[in-house]
Amino acid sequence: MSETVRAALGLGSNIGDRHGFLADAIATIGSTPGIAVVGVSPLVESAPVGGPVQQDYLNAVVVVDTTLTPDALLALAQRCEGEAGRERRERWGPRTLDVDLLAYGELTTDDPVLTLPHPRAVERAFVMVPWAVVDPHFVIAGRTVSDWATSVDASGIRSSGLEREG
Ligand code: GSY
Repeated sequence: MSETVRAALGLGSNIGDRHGFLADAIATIGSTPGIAVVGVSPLVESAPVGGPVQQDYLNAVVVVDTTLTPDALLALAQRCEGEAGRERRERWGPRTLDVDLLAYGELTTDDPVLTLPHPRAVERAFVMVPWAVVDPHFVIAGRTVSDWATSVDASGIRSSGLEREG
């Protein structure tokens, strides 16, 4: 039997039906064999970090227990992005859906295709604040998610309702 590993996925959207894209991705992740969803964070809204002038993002973190490999989770993330019609035009540019594998247990890798833990996760309030709601005791880069969440500047993070956008 495969080992079960705790992992976290970061979801973001800033074009079109942001709530819908996030909800669809959460449903796809939750219906994937080999994945048990531990928790879905509240949705948060914030101004874009980096990149060109663009609309605000809606973000969420999904925590899972999984028997899938990191590569299989990456493939799942890319499938979710594809289903949302994601086009990769511009680095840091606007997107219908971004799904990042934030951490996979205690695994560390510097593979440029999949660096773990995600190299920028702990600096990002839009990742650490929602993550801390669902899995505060998970340890990343030597500190708990809860600890990281209190060390980032969360002043621009707003909670968001669950209504779908047109
Ligand atoms: O890294 C994910 C895409 N992204 C985001 C995001 O998801 N949320 C916010 N607030 N800013 C962002 N900048 C980029 S790029």
